[in-house]
Amino acid sequence: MPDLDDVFAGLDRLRIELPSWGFADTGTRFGKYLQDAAAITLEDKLDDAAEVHRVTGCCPRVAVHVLWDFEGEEAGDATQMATARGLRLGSVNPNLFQHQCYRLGSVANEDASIRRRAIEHLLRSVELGRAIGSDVLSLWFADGTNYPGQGHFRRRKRWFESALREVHDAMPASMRMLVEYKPFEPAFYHTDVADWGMAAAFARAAGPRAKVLVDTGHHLLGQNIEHIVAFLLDEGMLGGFHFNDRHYADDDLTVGSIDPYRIFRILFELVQFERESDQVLPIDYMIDQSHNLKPKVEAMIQTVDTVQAMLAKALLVDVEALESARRAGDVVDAERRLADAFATDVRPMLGEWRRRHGLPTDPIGDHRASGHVERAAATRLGRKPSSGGSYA
Ligand code: AFD
Ligand code: MN
Ligand code: MN
Repeated sequence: MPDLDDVFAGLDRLRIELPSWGFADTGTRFGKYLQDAAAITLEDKLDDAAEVHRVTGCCPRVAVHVLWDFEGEEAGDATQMATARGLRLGSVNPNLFQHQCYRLGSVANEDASIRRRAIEHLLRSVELGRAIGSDVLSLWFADGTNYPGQGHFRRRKRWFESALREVHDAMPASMRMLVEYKPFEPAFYHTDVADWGMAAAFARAAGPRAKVLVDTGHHLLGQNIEHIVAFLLDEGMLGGFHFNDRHYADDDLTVGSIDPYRIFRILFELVQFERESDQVLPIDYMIDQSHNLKPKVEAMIQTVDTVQAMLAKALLVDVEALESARRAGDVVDAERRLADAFATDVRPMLGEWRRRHGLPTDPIGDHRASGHVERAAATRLGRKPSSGGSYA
């Protein structure tokens, strides 16, 4: 029967990478709801990330977006800015989805010059990663089509394979490539990297340091994500996660806000795998969210708190009893082993873990009392083209 030490050891090992873009004003395709305290510069984003790390103790790394966080794809003093705040820069996220030239695709564009331009951006992103000491190149492509006949599926697949192989071979030996899949949006008829199988095939074709990134919001209704995760784990192809939740599609809602039991079951696959195999895979736990309605920093703290809580629950599954129920064919008891662990109120344990680490037992309350948001609004509002107006 797992005990408190198992939970504390798991929480000690957990590191969750924060997305720089999660602290800035973003919006829907219908418009933006601006927040006075939303970050503008990379320095602002690192200040907010440092606040999340201060109250949670497990978020020392920040994922960066090449075109949103750097001037002209140059590293500048980003590394020093992160170090000065007790942070490190994490995964590098190229951007092949907003320049007008990519309207009909990036690496899968029919125009060879645009395909080349996209690959050059990926190669410069590798160099940027090298310059900032990042060991992860995280790739999401919006490439796809909106109508039947618009694209040649197999030709596009081969363009992807050769682009990813070229970029993989340009990475330093310490760097891993994560290939993220998404069934649709912005393309609405087909997306070239639409599911886990395609992402795994592209990663295998690219090279041995390419793996699959599972964004928990990127699955069609009814898909069994924990089964996908277990399969990729067993294939040695799971590279990392983008945590968020979805009710309908890629909604980037707070992880666990719609289906916490799903996140628990996903994390239990990781827990089971690590218990059964002596290898600890380099799997990146990353958040991918950018909320409009919730205050940015609070939403990030809430996400981290949820992942910690779901992991604590997953670590409480009595695996011996589960295995004997499985062997006995006792379906009800096997299910109950998971359901009982999920039903455990782990807040007291999380509070004790936080106390032992000198962390606030109520991270959001501590953040609210810190005055961080008020200070951020005061220094950022004057730099914004327009304010969001304080939300009462
Ligand atoms: C969007 C995409 C994808 C990507 C993220 C950051 O759907 O999840 O990882 O932007 O670039 O959410
Ligand atoms: Mn994502
Ligand atoms: Mn997404």
